[in-house]
Amino acid sequence: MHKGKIINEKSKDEQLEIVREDPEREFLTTNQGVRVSETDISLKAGERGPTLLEDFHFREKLTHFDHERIPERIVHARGSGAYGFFQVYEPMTEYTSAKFLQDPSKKTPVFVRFSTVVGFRGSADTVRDVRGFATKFYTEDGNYDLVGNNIPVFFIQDAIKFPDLVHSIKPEQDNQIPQASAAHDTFWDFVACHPENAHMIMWVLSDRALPRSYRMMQGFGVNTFRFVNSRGKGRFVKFHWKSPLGIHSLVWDETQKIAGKDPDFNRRDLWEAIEMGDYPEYEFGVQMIEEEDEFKFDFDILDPTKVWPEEDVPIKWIGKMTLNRNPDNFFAETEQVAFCPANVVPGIDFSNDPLLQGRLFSYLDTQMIRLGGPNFQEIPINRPLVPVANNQREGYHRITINKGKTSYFPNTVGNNKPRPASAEEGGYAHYMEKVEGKKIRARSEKFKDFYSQAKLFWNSMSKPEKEHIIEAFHFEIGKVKDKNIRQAIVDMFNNVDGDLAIEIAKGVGVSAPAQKGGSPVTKESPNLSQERSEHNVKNTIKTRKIAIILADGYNQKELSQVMQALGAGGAKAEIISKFQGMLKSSDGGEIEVDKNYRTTASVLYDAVYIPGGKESVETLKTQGDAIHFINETFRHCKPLGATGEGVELLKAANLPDIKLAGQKSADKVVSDKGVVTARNGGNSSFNEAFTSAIAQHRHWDREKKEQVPA
Ligand code: HDD
Repeated sequence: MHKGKIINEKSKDEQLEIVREDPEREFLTTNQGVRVSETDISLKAGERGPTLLEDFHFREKLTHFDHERIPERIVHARGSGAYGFFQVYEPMTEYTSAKFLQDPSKKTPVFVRFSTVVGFRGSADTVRDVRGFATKFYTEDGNYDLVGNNIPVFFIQDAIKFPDLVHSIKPEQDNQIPQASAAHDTFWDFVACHPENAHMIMWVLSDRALPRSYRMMQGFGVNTFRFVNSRGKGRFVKFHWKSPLGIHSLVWDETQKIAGKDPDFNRRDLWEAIEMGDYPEYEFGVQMIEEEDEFKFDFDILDPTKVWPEEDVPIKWIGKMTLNRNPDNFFAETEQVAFCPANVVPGIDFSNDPLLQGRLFSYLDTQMIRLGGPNFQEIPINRPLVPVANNQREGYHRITINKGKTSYFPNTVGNNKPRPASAEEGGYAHYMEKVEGKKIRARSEKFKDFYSQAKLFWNSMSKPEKEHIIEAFHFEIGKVKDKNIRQAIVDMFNNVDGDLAIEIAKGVGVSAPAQKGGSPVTKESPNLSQERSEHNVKNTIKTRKIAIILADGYNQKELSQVMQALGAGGAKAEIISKFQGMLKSSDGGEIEVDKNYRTTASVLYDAVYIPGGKESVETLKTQGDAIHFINETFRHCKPLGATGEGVELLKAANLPDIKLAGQKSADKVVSDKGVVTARNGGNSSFNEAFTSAIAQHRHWDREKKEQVPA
């Protein structure tokens, strides 16, 4: 059913065109194509009589509806997808024979699905969790899936533990509580029983688990794979993604509020960015280790709970992915897409990482039940762009109409076709790795070092990041009812860092460790920190959302100058007021309100600006919602800007320890810990100071922020 060898960005679209619905369609029909004359009233024996079985339209409509839900993914149930393309920067011939990594002029189509791990399909986006980052490359060698996360390590070292891990973190068995949260007894019991979790837990309790946007996070292949070149030479590799928008997070209080105000926060953000033409981009990188260097490191390179520190193994950035199209239908595309780490193409191979080895089995197996049988690859989103030919036949929902008599190989009846391809003809040849040893259930010695990299991570955090991790422990462990588990966690993390363990104990009502412990590691690896990472970006306001709070009588000139500066930097401003409708400026201008206090909240924005205008500001001063907007923004360490009389509103909000522009030196711009004010508003020096405060994303140096209600 696949004709020709089609590889270009358009071709996936063309392939999907076969099944895409005609938007111009006029008539309702049954699934047999019969036009329907009535869809609201069932066929009955008389006006008040029983419904008749022969109403085939009624029965078909209801039967289909009854079967609309398919099982959700056992993990990563909630996700959002997008199409795009990938381009390599330069031929990677030296390292891999993968064709999509050779020609910089070629665009390989991709479909990406971002997800949370723990929550059910209808759960909120902003929970504390790992984010899935799965990419399907529709390459000319067949489909290649890179099924990664936004955190570079994993909880466990061996796939055989995955069911235990997932059972422990999902809602508890008796009452199915809590939804989309690790903060409960069974999960922390699991952690305390498995010290190999220590490193991953540090990441999960860090800001990494609260991404501001799918467009502002890193991605990692996590497992160790292999690149193999055309001469058969292999190298160990780890895969990376990074975004030109940097790595940015929400704060915990915000995430919880957003879960109620806009549970679709990350999904909406991705969708809207693509609709507005702000196409998310990610650079693709590889870390490579020569085969002969396999044992040169103080960690085992096959251990998925370990990173390869960039100081030891730098990342080579080799290409870029752009996401430029939203799916037409969530179910058909995002829900039915099926990823599998075993989907590789010639030039990419596996390592013996025991987590990866188990993953190679699990994904295909899970699709069989989730997508109802062995033919899920024929669903348009899953089909490769290159022809498929084999002797697999029948099964539920078979779509291909196979021709001819044979379904076996070798054969003489069908001219021995299809036949295996040699390596020269593009046949996949597994890397010839020498393997010898006893059959044994064991792991290598270095796998048992659970704490060194957890300590490396802790050492690498900035001060605010450390504080956030401690607060996260207080929340997560504080929710654990069993005191023994709480104590066990404190004792476990005493193996990472003694001071950390003391801080955890302080908040959760158990004893500090009897003896202060800790790993002896003193090294840091700044790129593990998102604040300190060279992969972070703090020089752009592109796609940030700014709330502008107004009432009638606002200063039109100030507003338009600031809006212009924000727009020029690529930020998106929204006008917020008590009511939707039109507002009048002091000089008779007009502007339309985008959101009212009921339909939005400060937590949905990256910064807030208050323009001057005496009447507007006097009104805002009487509105608790306006003051709350400012307080919450301040508490969450986000930039605040005010010009003219707008500064008076900040004064009324009682921001502690913050210098505001005074009446006397009207031209002066005062910028203090991300609060930017000017009495003569809207000029270029205010705009510059305000936009650079927004580019910083958060201003953690607000020491007394806890005094402000939020
Ligand atoms: Fe997994 C889904 C990522 C370990 C078994 N996994 C799934 C998805 C992502 C990951 C992003 C969602 C794909 C999508 O959007 O449809 N998983 C990872 C990473 C891991 C990892 C980065 C560690 C390196 N996973 C892992 C193990 C197992 C699984 C050890 C089992 C042995 N994962 C699954 C699964 C899922 C899945 C049950 C659920 C739905 C699906 O596969 O298609 O098979």
